[in-house]
Amino acid sequence: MKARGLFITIEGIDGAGKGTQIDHICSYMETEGIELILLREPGGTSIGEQIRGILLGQNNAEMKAMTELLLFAAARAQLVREVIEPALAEGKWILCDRFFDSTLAYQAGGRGLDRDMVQQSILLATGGLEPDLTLYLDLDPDVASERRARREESLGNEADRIEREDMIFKRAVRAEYLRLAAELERIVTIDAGGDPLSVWYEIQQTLTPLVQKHRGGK
Ligand code: T5A
Repeated sequence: MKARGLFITIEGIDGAGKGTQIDHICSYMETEGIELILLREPGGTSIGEQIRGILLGQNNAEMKAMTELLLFAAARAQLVREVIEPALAEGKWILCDRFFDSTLAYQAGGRGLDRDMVQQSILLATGGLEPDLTLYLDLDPDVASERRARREESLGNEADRIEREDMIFKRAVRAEYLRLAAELERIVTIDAGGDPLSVWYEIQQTLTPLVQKHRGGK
């Protein structure tokens, strides 16, 4: 029987630099000869991508917090069963751009939904699956907003429904991430305030022992 794969997630407030670091992680894994499945939440399946369109659509401003919670859970339930569990059982490595820590940070922290209820929705969606490692990119929301504004200016893309939330929301999201990171050993906090290469250097320090262990186990 094949050894179970590894499930890595990356988290942070909007504009923390996840996308930038995901590119580095993918190149690194390729160089190391590790096949990595890259997924995102919400999304990662045909059904999940359709739900993503509803969740992030700028025209859905009337969406209630409970609707939002259940749609994130629905997309996740599909992703876990259709892709993540089968891939891990085959020994594959997965990198997922956001997972259930986002729900705790945004829907419990940001929206103020009851944490126990949010946890229940997560358990229903995941069946108890948890990441082996979570890279949390910590960044001041003001700095993240500046970065995103610069990107929007240069690329001309507009903020999605959740990115349009105010700074109070964003600070509450970050506070919840910090609370989770202080509580859970699987979460490694990365200072995302430096330049992209110094942030990558910090992430690489965390990934290298895992890659070496994987090699040793082969
Ligand atoms: N959500 C999601 C919930 O509310 N609940 C949930 O359960 C889940 C799963 C998804 C949205 O859904 C919410 C959270 C989100 O609001 P998303 O697809 O994850 O959205 O998108 P964002 O997090 O908004 O991703 P962004 O692309 O906006 O941000 P990234 O990927 O964190 O940042 P990135 O790499 O694109 O960088 C942003 C800009 O900064 C520059 C980049 O070049 C880019 O221009 N940059 C840096 N500049 C200076 N120094 C650095 N170190 C930099 N790193 C990047």
